Amino acid sequence: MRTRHSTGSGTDAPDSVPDPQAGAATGRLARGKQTSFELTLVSHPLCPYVQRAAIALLEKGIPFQRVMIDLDDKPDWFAALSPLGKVPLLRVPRPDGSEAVLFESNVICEYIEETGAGVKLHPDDPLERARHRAWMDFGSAILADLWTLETTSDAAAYETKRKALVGRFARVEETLGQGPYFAGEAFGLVDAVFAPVFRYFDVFDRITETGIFDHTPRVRAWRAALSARQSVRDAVDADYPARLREFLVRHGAHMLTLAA
Ligand SMILES: N[C@@H](CCC(=O)N[C@@H](CS)C(=O)NCC(=O)O)C(=O)O
Repeated sequence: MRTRHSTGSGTDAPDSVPDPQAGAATGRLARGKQTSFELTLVSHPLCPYVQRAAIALLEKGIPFQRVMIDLDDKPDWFAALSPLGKVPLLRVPRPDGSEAVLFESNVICEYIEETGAGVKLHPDDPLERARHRAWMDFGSAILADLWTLETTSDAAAYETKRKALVGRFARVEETLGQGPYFAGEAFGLVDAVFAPVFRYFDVFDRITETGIFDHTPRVRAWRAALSARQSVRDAVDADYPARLREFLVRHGAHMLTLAA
């Protein structure tokens, strides 16, 4: 499935976009097929790492197209392009007609920040910028805990991760200021990383009370501000909650047994 983004929405599938399979086969984008959507984000509908890249592109107003793949049945062209077999990938055409394939979401976000016009998503000060990068990594550590929380069918493993996440968000609470975003008024890459983390809880909260944000009022306010942000809303399709629920069912998630 392909989705194109001009500055945000749009779900029709253009037929004149670079064909990922052609690109994979030749290492070059097919001539005469390029449109203004030069960047391709190889994606999965639920992936939080994809979302952070999509949010960064949307914030910058950079046009891109999205190609969804089935991670349970990875296409050959994807396996050929992705060194780690993971999404996201960002396919970037070079002026000479060849293309570069970027992997690792934080690297992709940094590339978008360095090359894209529009608002700055990192602070100018090197020390602050380094601190922001560290918190982006912290967001990835939270995602690793969340993976177990959502997929385990074991009550003890669920509780261990739930407690770990309480501890993680206590650290986040300590570092947040007055908001509304991580660094105050300006939305940045740390926000792009945490918005997909919070999105999980919009679904989890309908199933059970995790209690993870009970003692973190600043995190709760940050979560609310991020969920209202247009780029965050546009980073997934409308069927995201239903898909995530289906994913939990497929994994026999312990969380579902806690449903009120
Ligand atoms: N460190 C990677 C993590 C990406 C990742 O774990 N992607 C998952 C989907 S959310 C994936 O592609 N999994 C497929 C697999 O591992 O086979 C990044 O930041 O881009």
